[in-house]
This record gives sequence, structure tokens and C-alpha cells, in this order.
Amino acid sequence: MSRTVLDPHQVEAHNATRAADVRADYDALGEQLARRGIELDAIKARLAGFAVAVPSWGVGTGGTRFARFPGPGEPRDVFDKVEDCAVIQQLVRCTPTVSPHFPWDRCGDYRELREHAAALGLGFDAVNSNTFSDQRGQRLSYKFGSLTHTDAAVRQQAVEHNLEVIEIGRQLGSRALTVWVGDGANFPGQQHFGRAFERYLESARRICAALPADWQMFLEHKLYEPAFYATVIQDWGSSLLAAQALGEKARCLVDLGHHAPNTNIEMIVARLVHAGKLGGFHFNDSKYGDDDLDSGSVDPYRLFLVFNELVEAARSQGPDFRPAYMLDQSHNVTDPIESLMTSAIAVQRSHAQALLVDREALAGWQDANDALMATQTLQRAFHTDVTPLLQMLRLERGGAADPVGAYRASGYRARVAQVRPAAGPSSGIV
Ligand code: PSV
Ligand code: MN
Repeated sequence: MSRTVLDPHQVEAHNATRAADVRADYDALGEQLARRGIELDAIKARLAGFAVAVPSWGVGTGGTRFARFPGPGEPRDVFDKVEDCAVIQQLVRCTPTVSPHFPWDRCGDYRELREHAAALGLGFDAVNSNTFSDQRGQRLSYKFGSLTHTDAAVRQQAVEHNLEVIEIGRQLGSRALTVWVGDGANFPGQQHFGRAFERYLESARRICAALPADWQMFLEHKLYEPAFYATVIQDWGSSLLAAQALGEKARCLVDLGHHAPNTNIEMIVARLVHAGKLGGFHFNDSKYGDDDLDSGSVDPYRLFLVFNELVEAARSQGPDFRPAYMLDQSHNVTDPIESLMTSAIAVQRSHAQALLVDREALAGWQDANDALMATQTLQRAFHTDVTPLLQMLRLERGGAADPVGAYRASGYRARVAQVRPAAGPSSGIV
């Protein structure tokens, strides 16, 4: 039995006043779905296998290039971050893993960190390397790139950092390395597109070769920032080319924020599935660019459409189809724990709605070229309020009927604010 951060009796008391309503709503939803030929308990059983990882960097307050406004009780180190993640998991019960970032999450003893997490019922998901910023005392600068730098010594340093992160990940029980590089150019002509890509492949090959047998390497693309004119791995095309060149262990990771506005991300998902190269996701939402807003807060229909492709893929690909689901958001104006809980539930909700799509009917409408009925088939699933299903799943697992309500009632933030010193105002993106 793992230790819980919040008093379980408090969560039980919170649930006790809501359980009867949840049951009644669940039964009503079950009746509604039964009329559509859907068995709610079977959907619940499928949804039970769903999990999304919490990014360690997400539990700290984020910021923009202009400012960062710290919140109270921010985690001091990776141990505090894991504790915050445990609060999230205790209340939502679909976030059993943490995705750490290095060197941000460096610590003296990774065995101790792993045990600390395990004692709280948490494991570790993909480890992330950082060669997009210089660290104190770093020998060579990444100002002009890392894995693709023109200087072999800088590339070597960046490769070695990734190897170190793999080693840390091994100690933490992780099974994947996510690599995002900011390498690129700010001016036309600054960089030779072909040679930079070749250098990326050469470096990435060395990283891939160092992966343990059961590991994967996720290549994360992003169209701009910090390189504003061109980014070496800027789109899913470059990512797929690289993943294909690198072989079996390399897969593409889709961060929803890393595309131009209006890009059809769900179609990218379908293409990567087709190529057998979809590795995982960083979920977030956006209005203009890489806004890192809370998942499902701006365009929940897009999130649903992504899951529609994923449910379809799970059907066609079988049990081996298991992309890594992670959140990657920046919380500038909210309590990060509240945002992450809400986002995890938003992603879970999209999955649940996608499970309700009548796929046989959809295929029929598609074959008959009945555009209206095809799209209505999707809308019908999307417009189904699956809240009672998500609540019931949480109640059955000891989570909270209303995670934000239970969290606020627990007084956790005020409590940790007393022991975690307040950070001063600062700038920088997290
Ligand atoms: C880059 O924008 C990114 O999406 C990558 O996943 C980074 O590792 C993360 O954000 C943290 O800055
Ligand atoms: Mn990301």
C-alpha cells in the first residue's frame, strides 16, 4: 500500500456527500448509452487502462519570455515535484507516472528518488534531455545548436548529455527518452538545411545506439521557437524521415502545440500510425502558437478528434499500439496542480468520448459518401457528457468525485507554502 500525501479520510468525506449523485448520474448515462447499443461498464473497463504522465516541470509555475509570476509553495526540487504529482494522482487516479527533465531534475541519489516516488505510488515515464539551454558551468554553449551544431565538440557534449539522461532514466525505471532540440536558424542562409539534418541524424544515431533494448527514443518536432526562421526538426515530415532513418527504436512524438494554427493534427496522427512511427504525445492546448495552455481548454473537439484516430488505431493495430501520453503545459495564472488535474481529466474525457463513436456506422457513412451523417456520428459521441463515467472510475479507485474541490478543501497549497520558500519574480519559459 502506498503512502498518500493528502489525508484519505478527507477524500472519503468529500466523496461521501457526492457518491449517491454520481451513482444516479452514472446509471442514467448507462441507460442512455444502452439505447445506443453501448454498454457503459464495458467502456469503463476500457478506460481503466488509460493513463497520462505528468511533466515534472508542469508542477512549477510557468512563465513567458516577459515574466514569471511565482505562486505560493512552489516545489523546491524534484522530490517536492514528485510529491505534488502524487497529490494529482491521489485525486484523479489516471496519472501514475512522472516525466522528468534533466538537468532540471538532477539529484544526488536516483535510487532514493525512485523509492520516494514508488512509496507514493508513482513511477517514471519518458526522461527528457535539455540541450536547448546552457547550464551553469557548461563547457560549450548551445547558442548555435546542440545535436546539429557545426562544431563536432558541441555535438559530442550534447550526445553525452543524452547518454547521461538515459543512464538516469535506467535507474528510475523509465523506458523512453524524449529529445526535443531548439536547433535551427533565425536568418535565411544562416544554416545549410541538408547538412544540419545530416548532423542531427549522426548525433541521434549515437543516442539511439546507447538505448537499452526495451527503450524507445521519441523525436519531438516543433515548427519554431527559439529558432524563428527554421528549425531542424520542424514538422512531422522531418520527424518521420529522421525516425525512419534511425530505425526501430525511434518514434515521433506529437506535441499538440508545435504546429501552425489550424494544422490538421489528427491527420498527422493517422499518418504516423500508418507509418508505424507514432511514439507519443505532449498534450496541451493553444490559440496562436506554442501557447502551452491547459489541455482541452480552448479546442476540446480537436482533442477528441485526435483520440478518435487513436481509438481507431488501437482497433487496427492491436495490443502493441501503446503510445506514450504526457501533458506538457505551462501554468502561468493557475495553481499548477489544479491545471494538471483538470487537464488529465480533459484528456481522459476525450478518450472516453472517442470510445463512444459508432465505428461501424461511421465506416458505412464514409463508404456511402454521406458527409453529414459521418460527421454527426462523431458529434454524437463528442456531445455525450461522460462526466459520471469519469467520476465513477475515480470513486472506484479511491480518487475524488471533484478533484479540484477536494484539493482546495485539503489546504495542501497553504500547507506546503509554509515550508517551501517563496521564489522572487523572474523571467523565462518553463
Ligand atoms: C518545447 O517547447 C517543449 O515542448 C519540449 O517538450 C520541452 O522539453 C518542453 O517543452 C519543456 O520546455
Ligand atoms: Mn513538448
